[in-house]
Amino acid sequence: MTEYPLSQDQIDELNAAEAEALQDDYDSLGRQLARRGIAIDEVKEKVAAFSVAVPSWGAGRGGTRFAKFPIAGEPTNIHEKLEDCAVVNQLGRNTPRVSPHFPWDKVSDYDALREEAAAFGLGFDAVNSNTFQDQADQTHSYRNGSLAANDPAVRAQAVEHNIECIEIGQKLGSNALTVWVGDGTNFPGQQDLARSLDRYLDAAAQVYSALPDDWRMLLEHKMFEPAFYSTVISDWGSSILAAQELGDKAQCLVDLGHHAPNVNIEQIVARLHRFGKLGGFHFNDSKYGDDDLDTGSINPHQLFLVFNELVEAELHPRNGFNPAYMIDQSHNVTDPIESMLSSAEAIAGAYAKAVIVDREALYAAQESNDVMMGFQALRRAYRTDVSPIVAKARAEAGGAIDVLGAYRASGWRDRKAQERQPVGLGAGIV
Ligand code: RM4
Ligand code: MN
Ligand code: MN
Repeated sequence: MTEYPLSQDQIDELNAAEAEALQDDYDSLGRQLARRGIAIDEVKEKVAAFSVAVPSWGAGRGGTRFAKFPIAGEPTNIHEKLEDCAVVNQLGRNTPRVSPHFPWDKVSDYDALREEAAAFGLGFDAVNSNTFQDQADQTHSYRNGSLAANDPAVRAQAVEHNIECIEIGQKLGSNALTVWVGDGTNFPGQQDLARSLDRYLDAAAQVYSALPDDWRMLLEHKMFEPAFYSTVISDWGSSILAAQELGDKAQCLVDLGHHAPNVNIEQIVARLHRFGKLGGFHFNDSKYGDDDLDTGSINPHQLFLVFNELVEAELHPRNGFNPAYMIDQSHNVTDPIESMLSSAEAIAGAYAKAVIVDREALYAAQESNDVMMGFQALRRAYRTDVSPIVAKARAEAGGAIDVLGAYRASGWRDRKAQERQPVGLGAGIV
């Protein structure tokens, strides 16, 4: 029996007051979609089957390198983070997995942690290694890089940490390791651009060889930050080349915020899938050089176009298609639970819009070079307000029709403010 943190009776009561209006909207949308030859219940079933993982670190308030402004009642350890992630899943019912980050989420008993999560109805998604920071008890510093560092002892330490993450992940029931390294340079001439990649590939191969048979290694690229001149795995090109060199179990992870401005991310998605290398996704949004704003808050159309490619891949899988979807955001000015609820809803909505694209019309327009009608096939789906589908799928699974309203009514954060230790000040993501 799942032990949800919030009162289910309260959620059900709030839903009862909103159910009639939702049904009305759902029926109206159903008639509209039926005229397009789409059965709304089938779309709802797909949305109900769709899920996205949440990052353990997203449960806390993030910050910038300038400052962090904590809120009362925010979680300070993995146990409290799991509790908050369980709140998100109870209300939204589409985030049943948590992606942990080590050493941030280190505990002494991982079997117990797995049970703790399972009691909340949560499982663990990809494990994330961290060789972009130094820890207090660490022998060698990552100041000059980690997997690509020129000091072999540093590389060995980074390899060992990644292997430890795999071992922890096995205990937690995970089957993927996400590797993002900040390795790179701040000055031209600081490092040899080719040799640093050689070192990365060599170290990454050692991690790769420790992967269990049914595991994947997800390589996450990022154009810049913390390195501001060159980053070793800076773009999807470097990422796919590395993944191809490592082997079949290595795939690329696309974080929406990690690209050069104006890059066509949906095309990257299509390319990676074409070569069987689209392994995972970190959803967020970005305006300038930032990489962690709430999903769909800045460029919802891009999110839709990305999902259009993902649905296309789902319908026509090439070399398999099994992407690990995750939210990766830094909640600097909002209650993290609210941001995760709102983002998961935006993601499910973008997926639903992609599902209702009239693909026959789209392909026909493409075949006949009818530019305007090809565009309209996408536009029509994008313009459709699919929120009744998402809300209904959620409510039928036991979630809240109005996730934010129900969360606020629960008084969760105020209650936690009484119970939890205050977070220290400081800057950075956690
Ligand atoms: C990075 C990247 C990674 C995440 C860290 C915290 O920018 O997005 O996925 O592990 O931030
Ligand atoms: Mn990321
Ligand atoms: Mn990032």
